[in-house]
Amino acid sequence: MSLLNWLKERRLPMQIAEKKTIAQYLLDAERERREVVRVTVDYPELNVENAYAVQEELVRMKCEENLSIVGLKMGLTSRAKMEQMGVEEPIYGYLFNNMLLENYGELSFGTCIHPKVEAEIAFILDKDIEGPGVTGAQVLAATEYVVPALEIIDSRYENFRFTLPDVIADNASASRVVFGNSLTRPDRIDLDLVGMVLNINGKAREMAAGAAVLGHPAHAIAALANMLGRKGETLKTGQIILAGAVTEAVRIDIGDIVQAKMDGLGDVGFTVVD
Ligand code: OOG
Ligand code: MG
Repeated sequence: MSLLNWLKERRLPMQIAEKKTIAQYLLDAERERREVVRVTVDYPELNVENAYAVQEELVRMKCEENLSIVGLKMGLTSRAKMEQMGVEEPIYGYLFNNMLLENYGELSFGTCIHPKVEAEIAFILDKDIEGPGVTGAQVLAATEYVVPALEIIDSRYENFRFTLPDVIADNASASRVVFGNSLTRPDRIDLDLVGMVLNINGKAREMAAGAAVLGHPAHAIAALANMLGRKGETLKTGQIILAGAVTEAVRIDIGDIVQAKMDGLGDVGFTVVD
């Protein structure tokens, strides 16, 4: 269904410029687990700036439903992801408490639209980070632990295809996230040199090193702090931040056993059930 048809069915006034309307369209798609026509088809005026305004509205609406923000995610920070999605710029989105899956727990396929999985490094902050001008070294100094993570992305758009403003409005395709159990102090590891394998059903599907993310995953967190800083927002103590996928995302299906292994960081996994 397109945004225009959705508006007609709900007999809402045709003010598609309204960010609330677009945010609700995307929240409905998520709740009803169906893919929808991307927003820019009916609303080509959507640009990066007003797409973040739609995202902010969507985040506000989730908070009104009593969900709480546990952290943020960077996306499209590796060449592999940029090429896979045809989008050339890093983006960010928000992670909520209801997105957390237990390590080696189950993902119910029926609660998703067309999920894909990504291996990522996550940072747990023990200091606030305020941009602009933040460097990777400053991020590491503000990080309590780094942990291996799997992100499940589930674009609300048809065929998982979108433009940059579309995916920003859609909270960067955020759906679920799984964190590994081992916590590593950032001064104990060279995150750029960490080798990792994403394996599905025991087969290595994707491989990369941490440096695939902007040369060093801490650079992704610095870029996020700097993007937020331009809006007067900060990363906060206790937040957990995903640095973005190191490899392409992989489609998952019922029965899949998914695991990422990261040198010196440990492992993380889940199983896809009905
Ligand atoms: C957008 C989200 C990308 C990542 O880690 O690069 C992302 C998408 O590909 O749907 O989460
Ligand atoms: Mg991701």
